[in-house]
Amino acid sequence: MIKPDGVQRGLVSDSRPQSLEPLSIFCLKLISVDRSFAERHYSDLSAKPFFSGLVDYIISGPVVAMVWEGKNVVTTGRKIIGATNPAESAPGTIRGDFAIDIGRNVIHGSDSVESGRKEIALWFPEGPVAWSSSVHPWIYE
Ligand code: DGT
Repeated sequence: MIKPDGVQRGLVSDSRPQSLEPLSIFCLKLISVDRSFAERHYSDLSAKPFFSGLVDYIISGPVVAMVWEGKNVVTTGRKIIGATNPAESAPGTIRGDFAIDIGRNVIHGSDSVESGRKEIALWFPEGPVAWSSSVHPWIYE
C-alpha cells in the first residue's frame, strides 16, 4: 500500500523501483479508508502507544492498495520496501530513498504470506480481476 504521504507527494510511480520489475501488479486501486477499517488493518498494533497516530495518518488521505504477484513476493517486497524506520532503511530501498520519519514511511507491505492473504481479503473483498501477465514465461522457467 502506498500510504497517504506517498500519494500526496506524487511518489506512486517513483515507488516502483527497477528491482520490482520481475514482480507484477495483480490488483490496484486508489481508496480512502475510514477509522474502523484502518484499525482493523493495524489490529495487531492496537496496544502500541503510536496506534491512534498511525490510524490518523492512514485515514488522512487516499492510499493506493495493491496486490503484487511473483516468486517470494513477500520477502522480496519487504526487502525493496526497507526497514520500518527509514533511518535504518538502506539507500535504494523505497523507505531509504523517500522517507525520514517512522510515522511517514510512505509504504506498507505484508510481512508474511498469511498476513498478505488476510490483507487481500480486507482490501479487495470484491476479489481480483482474472488475468495473467504475458511476460510471465520470460521471467520464470
Ligand atoms: P507496515 O508495512 O506499515 O505495517 O510497517 P512494518 O510492517 O514495517 O512495521 P509494523 O507493522 O511493526 O508497524 C506498522 C507501522 O506502525 C509502521 O509502518 C510505522 C508505525 N510504527 C511502528 N513502530 C513505530 C514506532 O515506534 N513509532 C511510531 N510513531 N510509529 C511506529
